Amino acid sequence: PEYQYLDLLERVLETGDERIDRTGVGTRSVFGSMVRFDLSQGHVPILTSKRVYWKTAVKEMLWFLTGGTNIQDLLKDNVRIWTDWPLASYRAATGETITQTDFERRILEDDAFARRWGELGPVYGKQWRRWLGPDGREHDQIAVLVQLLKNNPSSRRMLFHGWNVAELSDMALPPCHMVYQYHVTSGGRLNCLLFQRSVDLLLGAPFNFVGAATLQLMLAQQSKLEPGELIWVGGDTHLYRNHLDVAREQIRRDPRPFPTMSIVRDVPSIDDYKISDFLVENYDPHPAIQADVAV
Ligand code: THF
Repeated sequence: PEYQYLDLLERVLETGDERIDRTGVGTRSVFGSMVRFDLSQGHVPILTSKRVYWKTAVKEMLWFLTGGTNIQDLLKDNVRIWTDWPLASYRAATGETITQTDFERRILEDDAFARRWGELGPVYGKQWRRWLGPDGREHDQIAVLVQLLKNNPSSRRMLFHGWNVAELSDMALPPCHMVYQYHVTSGGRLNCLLFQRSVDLLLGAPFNFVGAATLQLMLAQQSKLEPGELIWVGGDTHLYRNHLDVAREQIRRDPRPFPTMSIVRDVPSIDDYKISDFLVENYDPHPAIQADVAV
């Protein structure tokens, strides 16, 4: 199960450096961390020491794959985890004290409003599917990756990257989960190494594990490989100060075996997955843990 994750929570709690961060909330942080998950037996890292809303994380990953960068698409899918950033810009720009619910309703009902205020800039989806080259040509990193996995699986260049230096200043947030590299063993197993430069260990990392694992299952199906290991590497790995108590509570819980995830349909291309294609079984988590996200 998730002992490596719980050990990491404990390490950050016990040894983390106390510092003030961009959000002003303050964090306890260690630099450099790694967690390895074995996906070869069908298990996926959906944490059990608290309930993780895995469908939200899968929908977020599917949204990245569409190339989308506007929260209207997410809200149509009932995913609210990205609303805080556009909402903060809207409030800062207009001085209006609109509630999150009203803001989300306007984004959903008014396309012009959504185009003006729901846009996150050239974040993940844009860079993954339409990285803009200096000659004006767009590069679909995901399509290239799928081709490499199928045709040249011994390649050491099977990766995609979100950190487009020239466009960072136009992004609502620069990418946290930044570069995904893939590796195929001689036995036909697909491994993934994800480097994440900044890690909200309590709220973000559990979602990022699910997103990366789901993508690995999709890529494995597309390239007729079996899932192998997911190796997750964190840079600045932190707990926000207002998460310390719930982190302590989570560590005291006994983790259970990971659930399994399968894709129930032979999906023709990486662009055709839907949330209903993913089946999770034997998920028996401890209760959810309420925590506020730092914006
Ligand atoms: N900023 C910060 N401070 N933390 C992050 O995890 C984070 N992200 C994305 C961008 N900026 C970030 C946003 N992802 C939740 C989960 C993921 C998020 C943002 C928020 C969250 O609140 N999860 C709750 C509720 C889930 C739900 O309502 O469905 C949870 O209990 O898991 C990391 O990529």
